Amino acid sequence: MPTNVTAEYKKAEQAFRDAREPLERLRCLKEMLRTIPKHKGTEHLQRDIKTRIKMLTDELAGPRKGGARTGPSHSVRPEGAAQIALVGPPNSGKSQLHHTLTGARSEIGPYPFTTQVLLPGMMPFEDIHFQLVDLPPISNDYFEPWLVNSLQTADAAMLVIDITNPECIDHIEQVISQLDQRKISLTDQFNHGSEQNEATQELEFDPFRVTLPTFLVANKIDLAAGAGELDALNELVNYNFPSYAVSALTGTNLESFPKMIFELMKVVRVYTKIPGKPADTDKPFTLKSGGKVSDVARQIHKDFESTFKFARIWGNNVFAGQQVGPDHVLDDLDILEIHVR
Ligand SMILES: Nc1nc2c(ncn2[C@@H]2O[C@H](COP(=O)(O)OP(=O)(O)OP(=O)(O)O)[C@@H](O)[C@H]2O)c(=O)[nH]1
Ligand SMILES: [Mg+2]
Repeated sequence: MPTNVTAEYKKAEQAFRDAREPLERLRCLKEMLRTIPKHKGTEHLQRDIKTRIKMLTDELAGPRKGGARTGPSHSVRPEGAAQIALVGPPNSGKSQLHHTLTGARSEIGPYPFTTQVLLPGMMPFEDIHFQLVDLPPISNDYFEPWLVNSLQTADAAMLVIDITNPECIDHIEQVISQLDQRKISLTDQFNHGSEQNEATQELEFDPFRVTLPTFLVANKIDLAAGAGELDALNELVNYNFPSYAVSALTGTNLESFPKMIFELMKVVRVYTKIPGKPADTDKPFTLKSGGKVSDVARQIHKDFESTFKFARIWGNNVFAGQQVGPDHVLDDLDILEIHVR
């Protein structure tokens, strides 16, 4: 990012990075274009912003009759505690894994390139869900251009490989490199802490680069010769992805899978209550680790700043009914009572 951009532009850029809804993202992009200083140093970025505006406008317009773009949508509205995209080489078992974990009916085939559309599904864990998105395969000679759009809203990626395929290490490299060329980085860092995010923000020069914490899923373990195969593979890969050997077909090692994801994603569940009433234990709000009282308040009421008075909180790390302000950081299973004006 050029250093001489205005505070106004930086604010628009931050809003874009925080936005999840396509319409909101489009609005933010237009604001970025409006506020970016128009000179030689920003020409490249201006062009990038315009391309993104075009991409998103087309996406939002939906299928067009007689036009090139027909068929299903290529982005999916995030739901649940986190959106996790399934990426990987052809035929590795992404759709089978998606089906086993979510019950959704993706087409599964004994040949490559079975999946050609995006399919969301919900994977339950205790009282919350994770949204898993099944996607077409990625390789050096095959990449659906719209996949880039689909990955913009993801919180993490699951890189699914076939452990019995002798070329699986090469497949991992291909997926990582193909995505990287399109400004999507797979990382082994799962730090959601705000300090960490601010640190990377300073270093990151490209507002359009998406960084996805990634799980490596070594699939088809039912066919693998020995248990050591994943260790051998990890020795050879330049990353330190949290890795799991599973069988999407037989379910081996999948019982603990949702819990593992919950822990790595550091999801915080917060239950709300109305003064004088018991807590609503049906459906928690979910936040990322480091989430504050204000993040819940905002989910309840968009303009909470003008109505928020204080909150009371019950949980493991507070006194029962302790009074807290909007910046109080919440813990998993906290119960929150928001008092408004
Ligand atoms: N033995 C065994 N076979 C599996 C497993 N998972 C998937 N398969 C088989 O592998 C083949 C490919 O599975 P899919 O789920 O369609 O693979 P995919 O990665 O979605 O493939 P594309 O959509 O082409 O990218 C199918 O024949 C599945 O039945 C597994 O854990 N064990
Ligand atoms: Mg598939």
